Amino acid sequence: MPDNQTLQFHAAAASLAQRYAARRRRTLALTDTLQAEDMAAQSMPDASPAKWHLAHTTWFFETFLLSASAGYRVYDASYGYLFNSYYEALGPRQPRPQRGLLTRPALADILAYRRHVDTHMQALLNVELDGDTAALVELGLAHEEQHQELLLMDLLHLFSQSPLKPAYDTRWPHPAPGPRARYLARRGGLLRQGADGAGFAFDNERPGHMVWLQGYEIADRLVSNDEWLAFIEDGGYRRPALWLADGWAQAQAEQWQAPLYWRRDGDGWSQMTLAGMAPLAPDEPVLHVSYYEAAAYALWAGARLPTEAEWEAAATAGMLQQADDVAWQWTQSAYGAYPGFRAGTGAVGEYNGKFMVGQQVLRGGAGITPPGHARVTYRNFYRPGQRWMQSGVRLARDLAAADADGFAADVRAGLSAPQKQLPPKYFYDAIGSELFEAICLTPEYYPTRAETALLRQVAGEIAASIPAGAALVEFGSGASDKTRLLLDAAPHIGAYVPIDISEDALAKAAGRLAASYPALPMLPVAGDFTTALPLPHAVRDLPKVGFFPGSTIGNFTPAEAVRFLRSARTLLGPDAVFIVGADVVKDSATLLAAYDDAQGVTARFNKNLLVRINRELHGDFDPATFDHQARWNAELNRIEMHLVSRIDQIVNAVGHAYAFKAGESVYTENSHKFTAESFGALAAQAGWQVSRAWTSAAPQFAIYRLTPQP
Ligand code: SAH
Ligand code: AVI
Repeated sequence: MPDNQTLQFHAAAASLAQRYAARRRRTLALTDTLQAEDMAAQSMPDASPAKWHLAHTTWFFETFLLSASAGYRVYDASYGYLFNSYYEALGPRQPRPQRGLLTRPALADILAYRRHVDTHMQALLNVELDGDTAALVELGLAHEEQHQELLLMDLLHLFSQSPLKPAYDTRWPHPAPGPRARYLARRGGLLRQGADGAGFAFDNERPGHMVWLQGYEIADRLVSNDEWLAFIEDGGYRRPALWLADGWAQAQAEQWQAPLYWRRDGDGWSQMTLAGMAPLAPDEPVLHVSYYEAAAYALWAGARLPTEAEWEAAATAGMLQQADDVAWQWTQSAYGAYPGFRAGTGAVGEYNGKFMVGQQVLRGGAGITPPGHARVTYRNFYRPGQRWMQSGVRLARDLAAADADGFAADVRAGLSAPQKQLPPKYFYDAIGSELFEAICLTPEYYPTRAETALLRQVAGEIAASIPAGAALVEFGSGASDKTRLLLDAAPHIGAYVPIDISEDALAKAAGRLAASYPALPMLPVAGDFTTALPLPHAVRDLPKVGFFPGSTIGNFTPAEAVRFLRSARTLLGPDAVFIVGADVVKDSATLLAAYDDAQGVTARFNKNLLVRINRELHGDFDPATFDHQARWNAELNRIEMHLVSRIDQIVNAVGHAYAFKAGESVYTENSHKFTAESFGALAAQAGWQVSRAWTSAAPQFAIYRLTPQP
């Protein structure tokens, strides 16, 4: 009976032998769709004939493993010259640009060579291997996979040169289309980069070492074809200011006007792919661009390429989509040795180290990369002008540039303040808008029901003051449910302009309303109504009725409310009518219940802000460690909503770390309540007068009709 150790050893050896056989079979299978003629041609100096790849990978195992084993006789002494790629220590070789001249040995001879070497390799793999030999076999397997990818790159280039544009395989998949990229922020700091540990990695990925990163933003997806088209249409290939000098020189010399495989096709573009020529799909990622083009694009887009350390940190954190299954991604890092790198001794030491100058690192993996080949530490590298590898573009930005951007900047500033706070307008992503609608259905949240009932009563009166053909401009329209009461009472309204920061809520509401009011021109505006949003051109000359229901005005501070009311007066014009709903001061029990409902919907709405920060700004909030809290401030007549940390903790978001003490809160919303006097005073400060006011039965809610002060 073999002991346990022997059993394990046989299992491991068998598995290496099986992996060897599978790897070698896959290489051959990749040539199934090819004719012998396809496999002999070389389309450019960088590419090799398929036949050469089959022979060279075989030569690799023969040279580095079999030649050293006792009793092995080299298959054919001339093959060392023919199929050595670049190993100086192993002697002279066929010049790379002339590999296409090797019509002999014939394909059949090379297939026989593969079988011969495979037989001997299986014998070698079936006896005990020392660690160095096993490592060389692993290198040979990884090398075989690299050539599987090269084979496909080289075939695509070859077929792209053919006037017939043959398909390598008509079933070859296109990369999946998807949404546009968004930037995700990541904090800076000291991080470990590169490969540690025992699993296979190339020498150039080692050793693991510490790097310092500034906070940065990185795109979650790759640049798409339609984004690249915009670059072309904006003169991207004609503006030297966007280009590195060497890149501009090469682009001129080679007359680049688009990615390598794009062809003009009437008014549009087609693209050569492994599945043949295909119309360019706008929402697929751009492929086959050089580093020079990628860098020019990034500059044009107000961004830059990520460094390889930034890429690796983001990939390790799970921030990247299309990380390793679409295209290798250019980084702005020059390919060089990691601190502590030493090339191996002997010929195999030439594998990676001697190329460490004049090339750029690409990270990730491509659609043509064998599954499981790449790793998060994997460093691919090419010269900056090369384009035939399946390369794509992922953008990055310095966090300082990202600061100018609304949400990130507001979160950074808000969480850095002594009383941490976040603006309530960020509640309303798609989920937040749905949660708000759910709040309106809770038994405790009376404002929606009270205002709707009141509006139903007074809509006729309001309608009477709306001029014929007027445009109804609604601020924070949300689901646009209350709007229907006005539209029904005032069929003479000429156009509807819903304004909302929540694109999802706006799109859904506009769709539903269009179905109910097919004759009404609908002109939705997605945006922040506290900024100077222009109204659609079509309504500029119409009389305007403003509509601001829901007591959303109560979510402003008084100063913000005055500023908003002033700008609304300008926007709506001198003859405007402005209908504003505002909640009324009442007993604190009713108020507190409305903002802390028993089902916890308001708590979910509040905590969704943290979920949104996690998703969009790469935060790591654990919403379960925060409690929703509503407080009534009797002095200032407002409900204050907070998220209170249950524990001492450090949370990361937007590239920064924020410390919370247990009991410390983020202040997320004010909801001011008004009396007729306090509301009138607010309106007056902004140049409006209350020309009519209606108040509902308890729990009270008020609707005001404002007109410009004379
Ligand atoms: N008017 C509806 C919805 C009120 S909820 C009602 O009365 O029921 C508040 C709405 O205002 C949400 O749809 C939210 O997305 C929108 N909103 C909040 N702040 C905004 C801002 N600064 N700019 C534009 N819309 C905003
Ligand atoms: C939109 N706004 C008027 C609501 C309010 O009542 O202040 C938002 C809300 N917050 C908690 N519940 C509802």
